[in-house]
Amino acid sequence: MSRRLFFAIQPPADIRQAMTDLFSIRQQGLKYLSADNLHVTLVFLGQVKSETEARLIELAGHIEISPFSLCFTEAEFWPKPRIICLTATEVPEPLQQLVLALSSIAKACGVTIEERPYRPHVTLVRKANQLLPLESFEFQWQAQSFALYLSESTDDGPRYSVIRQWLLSP
Ligand code: 3AM
Repeated sequence: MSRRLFFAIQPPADIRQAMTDLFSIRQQGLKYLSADNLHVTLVFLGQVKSETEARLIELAGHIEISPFSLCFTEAEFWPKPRIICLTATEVPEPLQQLVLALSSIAKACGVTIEERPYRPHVTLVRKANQLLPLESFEFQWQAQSFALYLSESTDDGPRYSVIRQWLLSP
């Protein structure tokens, strides 16, 4: 058996709600993610066999990285994936270390991952053709944990849920 997985950070519930509330009017044809689904992807893993999943969980539990602050102040349209996302202007050093550590774990488990430069973002809209007008915002929080997420397809589109969460340790 295999499941579609990725490592990500879950923003606090009130911030996820406030992010979805940025869009007061919903345009037809666009896919707006629900607050439950919002996340900051760290490393996308793809289809992972259950033995490999267990090994990933074991190794991720040994990561020792301090909590860090995340701040999302910009909205961008990314044409290739056709998404509207919130982006962070700075990548804190512990976040970069966390992505590196998770990428190493993935490789050690034989999982092929993307080597593109890491850009922290929160996808809000899929099937977009352009950036939508948004009021100014600043979403800042202290990331205290990271998680292994399951991606499942449903009739309403992909649903993302946390399988396992680990605290970042100072
Ligand atoms: O962080 P977001 O929501 O933009 O686009 C997918 C989503 O990213 C991305 O992984 C997250 C959870 O599905 N994703 C899906 N397939 C991917 C792939 N082959 C991918 N990222 C990289 N390579």
